[in-house]
Amino acid sequence: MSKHTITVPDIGGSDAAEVVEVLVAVGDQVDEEQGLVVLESDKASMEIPSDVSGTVVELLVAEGDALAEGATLAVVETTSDPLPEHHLETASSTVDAEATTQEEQHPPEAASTETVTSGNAELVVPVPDIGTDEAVDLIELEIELGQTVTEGDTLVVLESDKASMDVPAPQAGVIREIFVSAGQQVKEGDNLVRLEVSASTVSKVPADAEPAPESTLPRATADQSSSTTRSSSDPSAETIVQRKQPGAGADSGAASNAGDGSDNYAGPAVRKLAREFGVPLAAVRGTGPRNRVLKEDLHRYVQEALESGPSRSPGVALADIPDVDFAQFGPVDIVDRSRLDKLTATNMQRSWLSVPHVTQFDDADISDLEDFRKSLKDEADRRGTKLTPLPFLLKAAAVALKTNPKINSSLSDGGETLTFKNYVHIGMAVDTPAGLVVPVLRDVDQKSVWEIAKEVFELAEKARERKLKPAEMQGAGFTISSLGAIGGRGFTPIVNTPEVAILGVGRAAIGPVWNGTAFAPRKLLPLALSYDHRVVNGGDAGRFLTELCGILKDMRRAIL
Ligand code: CAO
Repeated sequence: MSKHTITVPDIGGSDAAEVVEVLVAVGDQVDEEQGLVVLESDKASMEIPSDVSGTVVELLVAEGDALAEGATLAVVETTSDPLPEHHLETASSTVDAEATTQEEQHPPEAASTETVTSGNAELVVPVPDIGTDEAVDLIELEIELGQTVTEGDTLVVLESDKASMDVPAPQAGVIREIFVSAGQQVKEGDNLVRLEVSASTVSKVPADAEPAPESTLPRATADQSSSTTRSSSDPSAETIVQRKQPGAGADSGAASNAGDGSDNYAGPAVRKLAREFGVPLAAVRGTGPRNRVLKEDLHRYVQEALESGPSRSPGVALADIPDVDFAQFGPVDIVDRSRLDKLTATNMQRSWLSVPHVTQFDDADISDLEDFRKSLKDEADRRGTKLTPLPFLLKAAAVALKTNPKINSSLSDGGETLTFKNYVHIGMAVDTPAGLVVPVLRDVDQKSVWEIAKEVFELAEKARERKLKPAEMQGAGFTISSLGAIGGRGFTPIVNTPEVAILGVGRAAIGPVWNGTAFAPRKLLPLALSYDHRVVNGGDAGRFLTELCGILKDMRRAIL
């Protein structure tokens, strides 16, 4: 027998790498080339294998440790003895002969308490030692009532601020009771599930077993029962056993499952990132060792998803829309999309996917406004401009934005703060042959309707001739998209992030309005306000839209 020290090899130019996953526990038998830990640096994620076959007798790292090249990871003793001496001592000192024999045959797996009932045993699986007394988040429930699990199947995934860890089924069986749900916090010892197993397979009684209430034996972690050499103050070691079943190498995926039903292999940090992106790991092609999904793979996936338009979206496990050869059905023309078109597609998809949209509708009675507008036609001609409903809308919106500043705000600091803008710049969607562009009218609240009309005309012209400067398309706090001239009763526009609201304008039409005694024909302008519900509540939107309609009904309100 001899002892081999396993150290961190060359880690590819990084000063240090973090231990993101410990794949073995003290007492585990490992084969040569079997992974011991997974390291992740800013450049790569790598599994560090054992140089020799043998028993892990010392484990010198824990998840979260930062290691440099040459740091000692573990000591492996080459031996033909399947279990180290300390393991046998623990088992034999605490359990009866039969259980001890079972324990020897099956290295420790997971914490459990058990009771035997006629032929079958019930086993309550608690939260194992997770290396902290603090509660941790139960982020995923991997099983359901009545489900048959095999030994090593993940029951739940726990996540602390340092690591995520799978809690595996200690034995095969049927889930008879679930004591927890995703989203709650749990602590070491909290019961997770009650598992019915065949009595013949019952193999373990914890080292510190106490009498159990009803059918439940006291909680203890398998690693406690198996290893007297591991101090209970060594949280890393305790966590390790729960993270990885002995013998369940990377190939098994038992400890590496994404927790999203995928079989893709990834470390906790990558899994966490995937959840933050809303990306199903199953959809990501891993380029790491053994097809492990690396951070870079995730970044590439998200980047491609954003660039490839609506057929693939991060956050939704949709299969790609098949590329159909339409020529098989008849003649086709295939044209390249403009850069602007593709950019718009990317922005729309990002906004659609990341903003919880709500759209609120109302009709503004613009009968009087239309009379007024038409009465100004000659003057408009004299001024060399055109007075459509849009300049009035812009003016009315500017006034309503001043009194409803939230609609003119943006989320900042990753959602921690709101930025209120003390200016009123409004974007105006313009349909051009090259695609959709949104020039911005600045300080709309400070301009007359004539000035706004002139600017609308000029900016729309520039947009169509592709002469807009970048500065003329920046700084909007709100956008108006008017399809009134084109037609349609209404539509639900997509918020132009980081703005939080957008007004969609439909085609005005005469409609009946009850005036208290009779229906009167009024010209009604359909308005749809889409808003980011993370910022704008229904009340905010309702007040804004009501005020806007009020101003449009009587533009004199704009000067109050
Ligand atoms: N209801 C009924 N008629 C309307 C109207 C409405 N809501 N809005 C405009 N009109 C009328 C105008 O009064 C004008 O008629 P008259 O010449 O008889 O007065 C006519 O429609 C044409 O208006 P216009 O298009 O010249 O001017 P506009 O101010 O309404 O719009 C602009 C300017 C630049 C916004 C518009 O040309 C445009 O590009 N709209 C498309 C915006 C868009 O694509 N939005 C979707 C974005 S998401 O894909």
